[in-house]
Amino acid sequence: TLIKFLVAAVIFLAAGPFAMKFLFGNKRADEYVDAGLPMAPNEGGFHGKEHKRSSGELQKVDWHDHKQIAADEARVGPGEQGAAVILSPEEEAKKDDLYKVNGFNAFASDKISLQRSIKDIRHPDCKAKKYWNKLPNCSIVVPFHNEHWTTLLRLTYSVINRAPKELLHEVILVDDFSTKPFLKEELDNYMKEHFPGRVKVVHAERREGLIRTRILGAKHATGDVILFLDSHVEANVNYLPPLLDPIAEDYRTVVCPFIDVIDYENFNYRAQDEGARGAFDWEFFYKRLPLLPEDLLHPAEPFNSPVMAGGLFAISRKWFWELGGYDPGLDIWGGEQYELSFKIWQCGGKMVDAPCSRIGHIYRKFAPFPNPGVGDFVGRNYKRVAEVWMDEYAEYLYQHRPHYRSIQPGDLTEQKAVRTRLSCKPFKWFMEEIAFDLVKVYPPVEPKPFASGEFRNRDADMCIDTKYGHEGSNVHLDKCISDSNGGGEQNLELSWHKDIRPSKRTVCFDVSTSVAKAPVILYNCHGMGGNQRFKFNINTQQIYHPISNQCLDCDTGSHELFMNPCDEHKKTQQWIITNVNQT
Ligand code: UD2
Ligand code: MN
Repeated sequence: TLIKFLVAAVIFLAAGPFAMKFLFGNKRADEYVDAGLPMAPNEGGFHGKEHKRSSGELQKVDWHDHKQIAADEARVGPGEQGAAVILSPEEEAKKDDLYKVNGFNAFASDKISLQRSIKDIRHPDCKAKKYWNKLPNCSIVVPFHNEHWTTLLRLTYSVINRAPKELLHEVILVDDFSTKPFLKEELDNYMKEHFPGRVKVVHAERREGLIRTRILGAKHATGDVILFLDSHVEANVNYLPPLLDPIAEDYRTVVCPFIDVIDYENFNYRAQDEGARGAFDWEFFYKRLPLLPEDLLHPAEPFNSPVMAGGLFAISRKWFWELGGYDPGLDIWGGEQYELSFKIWQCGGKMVDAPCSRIGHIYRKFAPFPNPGVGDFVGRNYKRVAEVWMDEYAEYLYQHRPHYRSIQPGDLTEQKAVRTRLSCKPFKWFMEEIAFDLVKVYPPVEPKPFASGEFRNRDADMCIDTKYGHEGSNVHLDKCISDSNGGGEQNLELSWHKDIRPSKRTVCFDVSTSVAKAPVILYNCHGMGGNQRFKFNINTQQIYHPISNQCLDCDTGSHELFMNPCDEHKKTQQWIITNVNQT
């Protein structure tokens, strides 16, 4: 691959600005849509702009704005450097009203400067990374429905303050028929006053849902690239060049930033992880796959990702419209991330995550919007995506969600026409070449658990009871339900993932130390073994934890459950499980 890359780089450099020229046009959205066919190379290139860092030659340069970085680093105050804001008890009492309508602690947001600094948590290699001196420019499109004032404004300041001026063509805020009064003239006026000529506000005439709202924004965009964002994000240091650079090399590459977490309670800014490949399970929950060994070798380089999270990504305007934009039949929320991801890969593009671009997002505590009376829009959206793009694999989705079979997806002619027009590959190709490890991690047919039922201790004659405990709770023994008919959660399984979980939930036994009496704690199941991996020894009836080399044990007096050095003669380490799969 190194050789391949070098060859590509040489060809690219030799072709130089000429190659780049036809990547970016100044066509308007409707021309792309009407043209229907891939674009002819067009003149004008990159808006003919030479930017200040360029000496005319194509080269890689440092895009960091060191002045801005220093100014950010000097900031102090509530929430600065991405710290959590702590409310006083009096303030705590006042936060509820705003919490209810936003699904996050908007009262806390109001305590923080609109231009707060956040910590640069990029991989250290990112600091030295350089990008092409000539990059396409970009329109940021942000759909919003009833977004909170300070989160929307903080987003606006952060994307403008931390982007090179010549690369950020415009910011387009698209109001999806919000009902909060301040999101009308007041917002228009604020933007006119503070960001004249840089921020546009567009108002939809009816509730469109986030997908058609993004399409509406994209139709107003005139930059080479469109960066879509959710309305409650903050962009980190130098977020823009890493998103544009791969697109400059190939306009069919779509680039996602790393999505960091802004805590919904206190606005603390932190990493979610250090990268993973996007995927889905067969109920269409968004999931992640581990990085590949070669991705780990160069942690600052973009890596292929099968599926985007949905809200945050950069795509060349040309490629977006060649793909037909989004399916406008997708209503309100959900499924569009799959539609676009499948389409990008199957129709000849690719998608990468860029580790050096980090953008924080508030994952809400709960969805604050009522269903606007359009039925099961998520189900209908999923059905549209499955019917158009997933071929025989749609069946797996329907097996996990049988009621989708009877959902009417509506007219799909236009969407199928996109597939034919661009000679897109079958879904099987996507599953085998791009998401090749997905079925291993998320098998369409879940294998049977190794063991299931009650886990009864031989000494105590009591059962393990997880008691519907949340993440972080300890696990104990209790009177067996099968003896007492009492309430509890004793139907457990040693799942095919080799973890132990209540059979109806995805919290798992997790042991993170190897000391004597190491506690067993419930954590979200990660399906990756490690701390959560257990083995059942049918002969000795012990439950073994390979990573700590200890066995599940208990105290018959206190009913505590913990790990101890294995001793097959100790009855407190012997477990009778109702069903054991001998095969
Ligand atoms: C995730 C994505 C989101 C989208 C969604 C699935 C991230 C970080 N977020 O959900 O972008 O892909 O999955 O569809 O990847 N909005 C409207 N009109 C509506 C509803 C929402 O304009 O009717 C806006 C909303 O203000 C926000 C964006 O659409 O800016 C996404 O909605 P969300 O934040 O509720 O979705 P999220 O982050 O739970
Ligand atoms: Mn969001």
